[in-house]
Amino acid sequence: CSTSSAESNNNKQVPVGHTMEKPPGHRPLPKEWLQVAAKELRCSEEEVVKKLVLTYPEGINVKPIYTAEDIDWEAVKSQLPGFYPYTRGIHASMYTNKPWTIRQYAGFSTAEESNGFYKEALAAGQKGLSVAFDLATHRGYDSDHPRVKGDVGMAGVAIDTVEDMKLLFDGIPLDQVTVSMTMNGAVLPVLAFYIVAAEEQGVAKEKLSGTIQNDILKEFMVRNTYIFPPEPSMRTIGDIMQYCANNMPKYNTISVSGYHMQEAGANAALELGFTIADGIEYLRTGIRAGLSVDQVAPRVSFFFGIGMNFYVEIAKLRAARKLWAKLVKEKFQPKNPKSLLLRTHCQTSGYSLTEQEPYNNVIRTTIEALSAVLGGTQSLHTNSLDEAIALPSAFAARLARNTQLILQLETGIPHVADPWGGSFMMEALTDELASRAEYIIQEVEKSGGMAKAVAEGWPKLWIEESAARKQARIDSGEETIVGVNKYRLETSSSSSNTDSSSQKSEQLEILKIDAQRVRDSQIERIKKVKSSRDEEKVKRCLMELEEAGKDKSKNLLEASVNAARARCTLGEICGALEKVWGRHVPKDDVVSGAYRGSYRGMKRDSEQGGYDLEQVVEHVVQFEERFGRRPRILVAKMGQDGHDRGAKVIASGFADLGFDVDIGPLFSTPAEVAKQAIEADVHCIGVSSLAAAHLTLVPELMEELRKQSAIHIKVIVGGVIPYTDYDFLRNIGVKVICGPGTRIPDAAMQVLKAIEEEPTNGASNGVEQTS
Ligand code: MLC
Ligand code: 5AD
Repeated sequence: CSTSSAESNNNKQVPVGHTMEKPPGHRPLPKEWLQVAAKELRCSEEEVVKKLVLTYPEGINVKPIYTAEDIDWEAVKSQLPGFYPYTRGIHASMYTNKPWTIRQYAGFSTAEESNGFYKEALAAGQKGLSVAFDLATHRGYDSDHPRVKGDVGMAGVAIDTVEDMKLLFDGIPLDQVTVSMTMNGAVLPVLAFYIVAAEEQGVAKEKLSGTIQNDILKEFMVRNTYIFPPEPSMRTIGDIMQYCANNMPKYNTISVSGYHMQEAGANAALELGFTIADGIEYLRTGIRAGLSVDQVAPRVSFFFGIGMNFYVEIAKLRAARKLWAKLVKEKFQPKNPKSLLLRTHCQTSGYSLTEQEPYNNVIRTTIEALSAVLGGTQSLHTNSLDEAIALPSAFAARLARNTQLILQLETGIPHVADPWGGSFMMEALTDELASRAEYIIQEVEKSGGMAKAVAEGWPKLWIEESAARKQARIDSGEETIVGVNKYRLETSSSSSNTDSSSQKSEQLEILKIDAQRVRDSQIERIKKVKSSRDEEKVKRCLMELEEAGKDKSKNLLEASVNAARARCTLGEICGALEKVWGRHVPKDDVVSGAYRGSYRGMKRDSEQGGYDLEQVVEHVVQFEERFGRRPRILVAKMGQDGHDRGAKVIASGFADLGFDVDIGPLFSTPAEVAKQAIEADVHCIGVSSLAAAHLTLVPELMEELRKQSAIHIKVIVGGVIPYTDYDFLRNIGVKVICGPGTRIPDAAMQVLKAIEEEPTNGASNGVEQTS
């Protein structure tokens, strides 16, 4: 945890240079075109350039027209899909022969319920499975652990033992259906449970061909569901690659993920650069584990996020393939051409979806899916329209799946491979993005590779800076989100009063999970497994795991598979390794200046509503004059929810507005948050919740504040909060609720007003004491 005021933030500046502020020059627009355009626009040719050449956050100048002059036509004209450098696709025939895999990511509550959902999805046209685990599982805790009270079964399915895994795939032939498992921290027990579940289903390891995410670097950077420190985590990946090379040759040992970087705020160049750099680091990890590049690379798979910038997202996938093929060839000289292929899954962007007017999300997702497909993805998840509110309801999940079925079966889009190939614009954009990303990769390589860069922490800060800039563009109206900062419905919350949720979302059916019921049933099942297993064998297996943790010549996955067979629980397996390795404790820094620096001082019109940045800054100054100190907020994350984009953006945005900001450590308990808030004498706690645990954790926090006579500290809740929970939260004393789409200046003003209010019970309050 680190305390960071506006001033102390100033020495935590992101290293200069990376933003490459000055975009590379672009080839001039054709003279004759400029003359005609100037007439159309009724301005000078210079003004045409100023107005129509746009600079994207990636630092690319996008021009209103492209011509053959913008590309290397000789090189472009001979390129074919299925040929090096695979810009046009990894297969010669692409979807004309076989469409991409419709692979919807899903998981909730118990294994039985998720199993039922998977079977229905497969019957309704889905082709592959993709398992979402709950946060307790991600972080290596059994469902009966006191730290995970609010998290069991909430954001995914709870898996404690191999018995849960068997139920999860009951009646699903694992030699026929490929399964992707999004697991990183607790990768050893989860992969071991899967292997043993298949074994007991009668499917030999050699036949398993799915994917495990197993990408720990991006966990340290953005997703935050790590368990162990970086070094043993990287060793684990090497051991998994080695085990799979020997036993599961068709299994994808890693899904190198840019998706979460984009969700955390990375622009396309950062996402692309850091993801490819991660991929290179993982190839080295496999080679260090004793494998050849041709044993590792063909089983490395990728995963990108697809947002709303239509052309850029298509270009990103084309550039990704080209860069990977080139860099793997240069750096590793593989013999097998399959080592050069960047195979990828894509998911449409959750961040781009809104709580306001949620049906607009169907349109956004369709457009993003189109980018993924035109970019040549191998597999795709399309998000559900209720993304910004809850996990998908059955209706929303069906619509999301049907989006892909319609693209595959009704549009004719799969009939041509790489239809954008040869487009002047697309080829130029592909090259520019590739060169931007390559610059980033070189920076990473200069600093000693991605593992080292991640340990130093700078890639995370670059992404956080990019997120703060994006938020500022949205808050100032420079970037439009229909229904949120433009054409907002009267009935939706007005931007100055975000505390009334969108009325329109009331029509949506919202998936509710009964946390208590799920937890109780998991606890029962753990008891049952523990009562019928051979305890001696369990002890021996856990001892052997500890040994393997210490002795690098032993294979960790092999030891985990033995432990899984003996019915050791996920918590026990992780616990044995934790004894040797400890748990990773993150460092936290807040970016400063990016929000304010990118907030264009646009005048807000009456339609946009809300407060302008300067109004809030002024109010903060008055606050300080009146009360003798700045408003002070603790931005807190409770439970196992590591999604911290919102928390980081709020922290750096509020600091830029003049607040003193404390950031609490991830994974805090309510008691720990209350203690930190009291010790730091903050005026308010801003709880950020994205994983549905707020109904358990916020009441506990209120109770802790009451117990410690600190109810003068105001509590604000932000994040993914279904409107149906608003009354409950208000009734227990939450002062402000900021749903998705809340502008930072508006949130800040509401917080200021809440802390200027009379303290609830006359208890001492920082405001009172100093006034
Ligand atoms: C495909 N094939 C073709 C072909 N197209 N053969 C001939 N001609 C063509 N045109 C063949 C392939 O070579 C392969 O055969 C087989 O068809 C299957 O195709 P694939 O392309 O390998 O697809 P798939 O099996 O779906 O694998 C896609 C993948 C994989 C490689 C990207 O890693 C994957 O499924 N990833 C999914 C990751 C995921 O779902 N992640 C969710 C994260 S959610 P062969 O014989 O070569 O095998 C998340 C959110 C969170 O992370 O919580 O944070
Ligand atoms: N089921 C379906 N989709 C999920 N997502 C996260 N958890 C689940 C789940 N249990 C999706 C959301 C989110 C992204 C990380 O994955 O779209 O934005």
